[in-house]
Amino acid sequence: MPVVVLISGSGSNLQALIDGARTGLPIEIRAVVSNEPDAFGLERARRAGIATRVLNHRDFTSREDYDIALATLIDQYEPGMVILAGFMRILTPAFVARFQGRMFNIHPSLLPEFRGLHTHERVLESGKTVHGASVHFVTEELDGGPLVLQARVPVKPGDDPNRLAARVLIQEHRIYPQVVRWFAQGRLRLDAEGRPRLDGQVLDQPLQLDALTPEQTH
Ligand code: NHR
Ligand code: GAR
Repeated sequence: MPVVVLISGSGSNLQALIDGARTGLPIEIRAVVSNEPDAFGLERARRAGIATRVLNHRDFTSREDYDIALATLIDQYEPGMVILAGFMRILTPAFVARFQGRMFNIHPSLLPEFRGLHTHERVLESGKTVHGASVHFVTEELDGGPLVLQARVPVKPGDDPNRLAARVLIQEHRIYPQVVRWFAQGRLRLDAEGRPRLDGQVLDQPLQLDALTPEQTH
């Protein structure tokens, strides 16, 4: 399946997809698009021989104009899936509508807890001892789209945001390729009621990585 990956930063989730595509994940990364000209993920893409495009939001006067340009750029690659991998710009309803049902995001918390930014800091302040990451379909509602897969990580004594983020990222690199695989295989979809289904079964709750069956892990 052809895909386009949107990034803003380091691109370690992108790297997990690049590595996956080399080892049987059934996707072709047609382009990596960044809103940040200096994102290290662009370098990762170049090293892998993947087309890169920069669309700097600072060059646009409105979010609507930016998102029209972004959608036009993405459409050039005719992707079956649009993958937000550390993309830091909120997307307009018109943009989301265009790619609804085939656009995913990975978020560094156990959604619906801790939507928005600075999740690791906020989890530490909360005193919670369990944290994690979530992959969801993107809808208009920020970090509120249907959840597909989560992984949990412990919060440990002495953690700071960086240490905790590193522990979460290890799990992100496991759950994102798994969800991308399901979608590329045609096993995961949003149904007419907007509910996520895997192998025909409605996911009332997000799946948990450590509770997947051997068939689901294929
Ligand atoms: N857009 C829609 N419509 N729905 C979602 O679920 C989205 C989305 C765009 C991005 C990723 C999300 C995350 O996983 C995401 C999900 C950016 C912000 C934000 O506040 C919030 C959540 C997410 C991404 N961005 C600021 C803005 O004004 C800019 C922050 C910055 O540049 O550092 O766009 O966390
Ligand atoms: C990841 O932790 C991702 O979940 C998070 O940013 C990091 C990107 O890392 N995403 C967001 O916060 C989206 N607003 P990466 O660039 O190394 O993949």
